[in-house]
Amino acid sequence: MMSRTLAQADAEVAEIIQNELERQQNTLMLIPSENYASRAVMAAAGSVMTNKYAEGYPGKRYYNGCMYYDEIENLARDRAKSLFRADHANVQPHTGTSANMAAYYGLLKPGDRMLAMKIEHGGHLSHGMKINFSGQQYEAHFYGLSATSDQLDYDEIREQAKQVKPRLIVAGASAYPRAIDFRQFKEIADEVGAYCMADIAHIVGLVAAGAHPDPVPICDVVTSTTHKTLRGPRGALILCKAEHAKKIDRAVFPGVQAGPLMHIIAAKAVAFKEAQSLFFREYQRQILRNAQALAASLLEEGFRLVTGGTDNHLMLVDLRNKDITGKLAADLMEEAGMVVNKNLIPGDELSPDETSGIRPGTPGMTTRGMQEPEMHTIGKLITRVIHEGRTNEKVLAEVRKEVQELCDAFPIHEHL
Ligand code: DSN
Repeated sequence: MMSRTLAQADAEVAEIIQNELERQQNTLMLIPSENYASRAVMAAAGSVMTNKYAEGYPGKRYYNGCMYYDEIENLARDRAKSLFRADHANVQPHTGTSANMAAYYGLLKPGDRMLAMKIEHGGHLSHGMKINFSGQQYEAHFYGLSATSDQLDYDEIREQAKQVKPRLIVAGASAYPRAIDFRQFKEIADEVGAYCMADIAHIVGLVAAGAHPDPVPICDVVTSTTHKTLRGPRGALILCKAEHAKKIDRAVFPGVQAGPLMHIIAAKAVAFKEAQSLFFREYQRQILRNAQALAASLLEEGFRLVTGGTDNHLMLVDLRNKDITGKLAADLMEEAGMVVNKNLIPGDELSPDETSGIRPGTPGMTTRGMQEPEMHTIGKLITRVIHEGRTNEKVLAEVRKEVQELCDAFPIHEHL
């Protein structure tokens, strides 16, 4: 029984996974927080390392038999430290939100004030929303984007920080298309006696490759996911200054997590090695060039982009002048084979279920090898779907065909 293949042991699950493989191969994935992990990353994530409890840290485990788990976690930590030039790395957090939870838990007391970006301006659930632990455990206050530029206004944030007097300021976003000036955030935090935490879940690959300002030498703590622009397994990590290392490690274990996912830590180690290559640096630069090309293609078609463009891997398309909701646009695009997510935009009057925007990004298409000409084509395909897809099913079918041609020309997961 133990040696049967998945297909032999469980045909139902095997079929669903096969269908998902084909969905990934035959659609254009434009969600900026997703990517295609390499064969090596997936091999480590699907390895025998899933079989062991390793509560604790290398050299101090609560279970016997952890020699290879110590080796793999040390390797992952060392690679993360070297990749990001960080004093300390904790590679155990299961997700971006659990990394944030541990960072807050390590630095704050319940009821402490924190200051972070509003979710409707691009922040994140775990940055103090009332429906999330972070908004219930801590007194969260929010800064937004400037009403005139839709960008971060550091003078406004400074004024707000002086009034709120937070214990911690979060610099970071899940839907902000512009570069973040971490130095300004740190200066503001220092002025009001707050910790400065950067959440670089989205831009982490760009940061690793030197293609976005780097918070690691500046901020007290930096949290990140590992599966977005970094292209590793689904998971997270925390980087911090040496002075916070003990507090952060204790906060992750035993504070908010018990047994680490050692197979995922093995896969993170692989991803950190991949991210050190010249090829990865060039990949990140191509993500940026592709985002510029996609943005230009959409602007040519009269789409309004929040902030007018992008400095990173994503853009926020304001659909209000196209008389279509984000939900309908994303649903029509999916029918045509392009997968994107609906997203709130600053000043949105619609609910998070409907939204007035979509948030396309280029990490996935860049992994497939696409470049500026393909981004231009994708911009035109998006335009056709949004302009004509509601009333003309033939258009959706025609776009679907062109999408398939792109997928065939830029295959993914060919080894599977
Ligand atoms: N799911 C992440 C994103 O798409 O940005 C946020 O949790």
